[in-house]
Amino acid sequence: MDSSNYKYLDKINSPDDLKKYKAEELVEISKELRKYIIDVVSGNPGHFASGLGVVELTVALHKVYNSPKDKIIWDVGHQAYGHKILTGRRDVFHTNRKLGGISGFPVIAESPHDAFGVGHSSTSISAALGMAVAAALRKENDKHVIAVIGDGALTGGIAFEALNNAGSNNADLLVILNDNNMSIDPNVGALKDYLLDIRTSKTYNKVKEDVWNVLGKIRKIGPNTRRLIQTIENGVKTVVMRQSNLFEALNFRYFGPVNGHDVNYLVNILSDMKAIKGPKLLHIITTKGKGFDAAENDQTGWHAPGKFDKLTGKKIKPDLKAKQAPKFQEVFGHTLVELAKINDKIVGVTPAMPSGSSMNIMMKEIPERSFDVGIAEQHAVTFSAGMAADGLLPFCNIYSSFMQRAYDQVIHDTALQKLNVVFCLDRGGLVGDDGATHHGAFDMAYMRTIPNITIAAPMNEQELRNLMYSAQLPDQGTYVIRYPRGKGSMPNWHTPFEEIKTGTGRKLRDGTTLALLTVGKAGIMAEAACEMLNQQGYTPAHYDMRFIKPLDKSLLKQIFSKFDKIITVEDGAITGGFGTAVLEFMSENDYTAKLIRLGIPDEFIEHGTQEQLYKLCGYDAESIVKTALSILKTSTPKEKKTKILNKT
Ligand SMILES: Cc1ncc(C[n+]2csc(CCOP(=O)(O)OP(=O)(O)O)c2C)c(N)n1
Repeated sequence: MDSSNYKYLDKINSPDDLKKYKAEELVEISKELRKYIIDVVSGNPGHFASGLGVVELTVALHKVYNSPKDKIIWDVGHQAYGHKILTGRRDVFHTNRKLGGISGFPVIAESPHDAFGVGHSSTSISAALGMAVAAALRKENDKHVIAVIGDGALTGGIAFEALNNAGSNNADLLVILNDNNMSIDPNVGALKDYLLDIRTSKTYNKVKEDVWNVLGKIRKIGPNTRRLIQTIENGVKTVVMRQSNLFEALNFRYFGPVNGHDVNYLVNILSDMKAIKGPKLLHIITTKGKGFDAAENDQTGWHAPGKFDKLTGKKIKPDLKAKQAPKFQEVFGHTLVELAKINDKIVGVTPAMPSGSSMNIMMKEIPERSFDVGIAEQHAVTFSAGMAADGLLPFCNIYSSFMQRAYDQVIHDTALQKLNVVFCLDRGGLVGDDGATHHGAFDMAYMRTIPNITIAAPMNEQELRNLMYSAQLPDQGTYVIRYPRGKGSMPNWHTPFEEIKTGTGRKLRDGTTLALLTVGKAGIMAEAACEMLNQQGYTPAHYDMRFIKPLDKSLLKQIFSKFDKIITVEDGAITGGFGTAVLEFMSENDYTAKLIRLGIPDEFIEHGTQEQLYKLCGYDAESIVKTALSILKTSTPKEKKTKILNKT
C-alpha cells in the first residue's frame, strides 16, 4: 500500500519522527493514522474496530514516552496496528497476517518497540510489573512502563492477580484502562457495571476532578508545595476514594475517567503522570470503531470484519453460488440448542466468545441456561465442574489455544472427580492468520495424558453432531470434542442423531499395502490424498479413528495385522499427539511397521492461510501423497525378509 497521500504519516518512520510535531499537528496525524488503518485493513482483513478506538492513545503514548527504552505493553495486542504503523512498519503493514508478513499481534522478535508478545488476553499488567521491577533493580529511575488493557481483558483473573501484586510492590507502573464497554461481544460481569458507575457517579467525579485539578499543576510547582498537595490529595483519597474505588483499594492511584479521543488532553495527562511514582491507573473512555460509522454501529460485527468497502462500509462477502458447507461453529451452535431442548440438564458456557463459538444461538434461544463468564477460561471450567457436581450437564466451549489457560481446572476440578462436563474445543488445529498465539496445536497432546477423559475429533459436521449427541448420554464423564476453525465438507449436515460408541473408529476405505489413520479434519485431507493415489494406481486404506482417547484398540489390531506401512495424520502437534498414541500402541503390542506421523512439527507455526500452513507443515493432501509415495517405495523389514526368503 502506497502511503504517499499522507502528509504527516509519510514522514513518520519512528516515534522520534512523531515527537517533532506540535499539538495541533497531532490531531491531523491521528486522522491520517485512522485513515491508513481503514485503507489497508479494508483490503487485507484483520482486527479493526479495536485499533480505531485507540488511535489517539497510540499517538499520545509515542509522543510522550520514549519507546523502546520506555516499555509500552498492549494487552491482547489486536489493537496495536497504529503502534506498528508509527514504529517503522507502515510500509509493510499491507503484509499483516499474511504468510511471511508481519504478525497481527506485537511480537518481540518483530520490533524493539514490541515490548512483549501477546495474543491471549490479560497478561499486560503482569508483564509490565515484571519490567518495572527489573528497571527498579537496575536503578533505571527514568524508565517508564505502561500497560494498556481493555475493559474486556480486565475481566481475566490474571489481570487481578497482577493488580494485587503491583499494589503491594510500589513499583513504578502505569496501567491505562481503555474502557469502551465492549469485549468482542458486549462486556459482561459486575466489573462492567462498576466501571459504568464510575463514569456516571457525580460525587465520585467531583472528588476526582478536584484531585485532578491539583495534580494537573504538579509539574509547574516546586517540591515543597508538591509534597503538601500530595498530602491533601492523599487525605481526600483516604476518606472518599479508597472506600469507593476498587483500584485505589488495591493501592493504585486512580485518575479519570477521561476522554480517550482527545489526543492533546491525553498528551498533557500522560506528561503530568510521568512525575508521579508508584502504581497508577488512568481510566480512559473510548468508542470501539471510532471514526468508521459501520464499526461504531456494530462493534461486534466489526471486531474482525473481513474485507470491506471503505467508502460504503459494506462487508465484501464471497459470491456463493453452490450450497456451501456450514462452519463447524454454526453446527455446534444449532446442535447445542437441539440437544438442550431434549435434555434439560444441558447448560452452555463460554468465556467471552459467544459470537465466535456460536454459543450466542443458545444465549438467544435459552438465555437462562447459557452463560458468558467473561475472559475467564479457568473460571469457565471450574464453574462448569461445579454445575456438573450438582447434576447439570455443561457444554463448556473454549477455543483450543485458550484452554491452555485452564489445564489444571480440567485435571483437578473435573477429570479427577469424574464429572460429566463436555468440553468443546473450538479452533483445534491450525487457525490461519491469527498465527502462533492462536493455533490449537497442543490440545490432543496435553489432554491425552489426563486419566478419566474421552477425547474425540469429528472429521465433518455430521460427526460433530453425533459426537455432541453421544457426549450428553448418561454417565459419559469428562468428554472433550475438538474441531477446527471454519467450514467443513457437508452441505447436508442436518441429519438425525446417531450414537457413536466411545472409542470406536471407522474404516472409510479398504486398501492394500498402506493405511492412513486420521482423526478430525485431517481425514478430509487424507481422503483427497487417497483419490490422488488411486489415480496413480495405488489403493491405500483409510481409517477415521475418531477418538484419540480411548483408542479403538480392536480396530488398531486389525490394522497392524494387515498393514506394515502406516501414516498417521492429525491437525495438531505431532509430539505427544494422536500419532504418538498409535506409536505407543504399536510398541506396547509388539507390532512392527514403518510408521510415519504427520502433523504440526515441534515448533511454533506462524500466520498464513490455513491451506498454506497445512502445506508448510506437510499434511495437506499433496504432502500426504508425497509421503505415501516415499513410504510405498521403501521396503519394510517384513518385505525385506520375504524377498530374502523368496531368493533362497
Ligand atoms: C485468553 C483469551 N481469551 C479470549 C480471547 C479472545 N479475545 C480477543 S480480544 C477479546 C476482547 C477484548 O476486549 P477488550 O480488552 O475490552 O478490548 P477491545 O477489543 O474492546 O478494545 C477477546 C475476548 C483472547 N485473546 N485471549
